[in-house]
Amino acid sequence: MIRTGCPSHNCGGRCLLRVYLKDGVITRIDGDDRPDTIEAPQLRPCPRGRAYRRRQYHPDRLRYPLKRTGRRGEGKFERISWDEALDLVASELSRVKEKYGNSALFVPYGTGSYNQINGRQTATRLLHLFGGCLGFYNSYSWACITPATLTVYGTTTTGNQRQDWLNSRYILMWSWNPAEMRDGTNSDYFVKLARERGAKVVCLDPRLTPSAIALADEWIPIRPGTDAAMMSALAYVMITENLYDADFIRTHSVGFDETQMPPGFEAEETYKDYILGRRDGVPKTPGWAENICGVPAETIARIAREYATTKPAMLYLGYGLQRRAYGEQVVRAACVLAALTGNIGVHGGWASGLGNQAPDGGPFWLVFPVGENPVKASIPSFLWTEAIIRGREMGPEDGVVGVPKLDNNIKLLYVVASNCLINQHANTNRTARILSDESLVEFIVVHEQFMTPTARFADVVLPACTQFETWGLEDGWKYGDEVILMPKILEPLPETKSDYTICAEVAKRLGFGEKYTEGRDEKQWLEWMLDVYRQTRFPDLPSLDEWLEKNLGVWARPVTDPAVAFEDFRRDPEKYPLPTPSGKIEIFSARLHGLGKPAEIPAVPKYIQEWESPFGEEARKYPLQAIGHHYLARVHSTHHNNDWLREAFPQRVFINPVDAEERGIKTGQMVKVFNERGALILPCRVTLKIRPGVVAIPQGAWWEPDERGLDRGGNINVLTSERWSPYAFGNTQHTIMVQVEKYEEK
Ligand SMILES: Nc1nc2c(c(=O)[nH]1)N[C@H]1C(S)=C(S)[C@@H](COP(=O)(O)OP(=O)(O)OC[C@H]3O[C@@H](n4cnc5c(=O)[nH]c(N)nc54)[C@H](O)[C@@H]3O)O[C@H]1N2
Ligand SMILES: Nc1nc2c(c(=O)[nH]1)N[C@H]1C(S)=C(S)[C@@H](COP(=O)(O)OP(=O)(O)OC[C@H]3O[C@@H](n4cnc5c(=O)[nH]c(N)nc54)[C@H](O)[C@@H]3O)O[C@H]1N2
Ligand code: SF4
Ligand SMILES: [Mo]
Repeated sequence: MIRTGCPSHNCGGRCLLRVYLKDGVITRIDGDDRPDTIEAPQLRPCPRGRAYRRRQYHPDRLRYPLKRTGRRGEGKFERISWDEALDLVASELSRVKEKYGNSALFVPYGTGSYNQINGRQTATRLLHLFGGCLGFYNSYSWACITPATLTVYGTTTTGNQRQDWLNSRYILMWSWNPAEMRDGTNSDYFVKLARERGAKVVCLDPRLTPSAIALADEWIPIRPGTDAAMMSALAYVMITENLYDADFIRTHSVGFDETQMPPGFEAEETYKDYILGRRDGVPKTPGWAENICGVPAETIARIAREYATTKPAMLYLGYGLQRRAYGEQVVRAACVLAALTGNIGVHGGWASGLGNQAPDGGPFWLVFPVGENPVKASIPSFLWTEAIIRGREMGPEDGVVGVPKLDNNIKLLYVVASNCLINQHANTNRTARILSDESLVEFIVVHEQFMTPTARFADVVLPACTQFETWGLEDGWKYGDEVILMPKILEPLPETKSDYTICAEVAKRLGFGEKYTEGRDEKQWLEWMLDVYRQTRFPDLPSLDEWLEKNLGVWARPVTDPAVAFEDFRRDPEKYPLPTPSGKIEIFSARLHGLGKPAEIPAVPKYIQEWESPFGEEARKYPLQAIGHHYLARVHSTHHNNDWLREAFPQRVFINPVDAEERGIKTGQMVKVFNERGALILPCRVTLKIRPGVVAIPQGAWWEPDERGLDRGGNINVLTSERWSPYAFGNTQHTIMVQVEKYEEK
């Protein structure tokens, strides 16, 4: 039996597995068996970790390098040798660099491996040493919540350590589903403990999620995309009933009312003006909000009173509500509520926002050195298809930073541990059209373990080994004080290599092999990184030898005195100002005001109707909102082909009986879900666990277009839009309208 980290895909968790081996073959996988305490809880795996054998020994694992023979995307390949493959990759890198320059090279977003020594960072290091590549910033995960949180607090380290949740009396789980969507291993467990200690838990989600069922006292099925309206009405009740913490607001924030506007902005609309409707003539009453978000006015008023008077309280944001059209607004609106209720900087409270763990943002950073990028240009992570078709036209209005304008279109994609090229990016049919055009991107190399929809679009596919077949190291996801070792426990499948080894081989062919490896293999890098952790964060970290000898798996630092974010600032805001322009919580942002786009980027948080909405013209043709939630069965698209998980959690569209009946649809029948961007055919599940007017198709299923272009795999991105949010340039993949109808095979 060997203790190791669960292969570190981007699942939101970090867990310990006990792997049982017989004659070099995994016979069983079990969970953490270390002592379990609140200070250092066990890292208990989910069904995906437990079912990993089916992925590890899947017959479809890629076994040798492949070169495309048909049209790009057609899926025709021939087997080639490693030498030929690596020579080809190196020569294409050199050719494209020679012809266009380094800024035409790009390593797209991809989160398949968080093993420090594998995944996309190995390619980033390669291209940085090769003279650089177009960079990106921001993520598909937290595109709006990260920059929006920064506008309010100047930092994303806004979260108390989770042991402190036990001090909370009231928890609003807003679009947050930690019992299914892992958000740090054990987050659901800490909510459960808080509830056992008397906290009331309310879940606001259009779906009756596993979290609502397992953890909540009340479920509020809110209409998607309208949370900022309900939040505004909560503020209305708190203000008009004098339930808010006026002292805290006065001393710790700017922009709440006319008494505290930043200099030069005294005449601008304050937050209170907006809530009371002083300028737009629309008071944001519970009645007003009811018509938008579909939550009864009396429920809104009650939640406002509960949240304002039950102390301390937490309004915890998930990320589903910000992967949307105006995702920036809802995040800022929630931050303001945390301030209004005075829950910032106190035990059991919560400064709503991204919530990286206090005191220092937690672990969760990259130790493997990718080095400086000599190319200074960087784009928002979501806008890479734009940079393929019109890079040279892109400047600050498209979120380009580092240079006034891009000097290239993207011409070469180096893809590692990513299914974002096709499956996970928005508007799959559009992306497929762009990538099929070989005059746009001239070369695509993909490191993969399976022939994913993305790998199908590669010119060369290089077979990567799995996590069990190489060395690795990982730490927490937003939370946790653990370092997890992932020793090599299996021999790689013949002819597969780690991402690190592949990149090192390419570097050698490009003439800087030594510089790339610094003489280290994976295991030696791991020792090097343990040293870094030891010097910067965990002085007591054991040596690699001790770790292996004792079969430790994980090293944890118990949290006995949980940190509270903004404690100092709360005590003395003058001495410990926030890193915002005013040093205070910015309810009104002078910087956002300066962008001069008040309709889409207002200086105080507002509800704005989404561009695809049940209230718009588009609803006539496509009356249903569709959500692609993060599914228990998969890590995005990873585990799509895991038969155990698929049997337990089949891919279906979830629809309310009201909407199903109207369409004559019954559970198990095939339906067509479509809009102007595409159509998919999949079975449906009629259920009361979703509010009427909304359907859900779990994101991540592999795209499988039939000969007519209808997707048979159930990939919601066939329906999603490439349009980005106005301030963060973020993905808005949850904001879509669709129609559903019964489907019969012709
Ligand atoms: N099992 C599993 N866990 C995961 C992942 C996974 O693939 N599988 N992926 C991980 C990663 S990388 C990330 S970034 C996170 C993502 O975490 P999230 O972005 O939080 O996950 P989602 O499922 O998209 O959304 C959370 C909930 O929000 C609801 N929702 C959607 N739109 C709205 C809305 O407008 N208003 C409200 N109130 N609710 C809404 C959805 O129904 C869903 O239940 O999950 C992580 N955890
Ligand atoms: N509609 C919709 N789309 C979404 C989302 C949504 O909520 N709705 N969520 C978005 C979010 S938050 C995210 S983070 C992205 C995630 O999108 P991706 O980052 O593309 O994640 P995966 O789909 O898991 O794809 C990772 C790939 O890496 C491969 N892989 C695993 N381990 C290794 C390894 O060690 N080496 C190599 N070379 N390959 C490996 C896996 O086989 C898999 O194909 O999806 C985004 N897309
Ligand atoms: S939550 Fe993530 S790390 Fe934990 S067992 Fe599941 S897949 Fe593995
Ligand atoms: Mo994500």
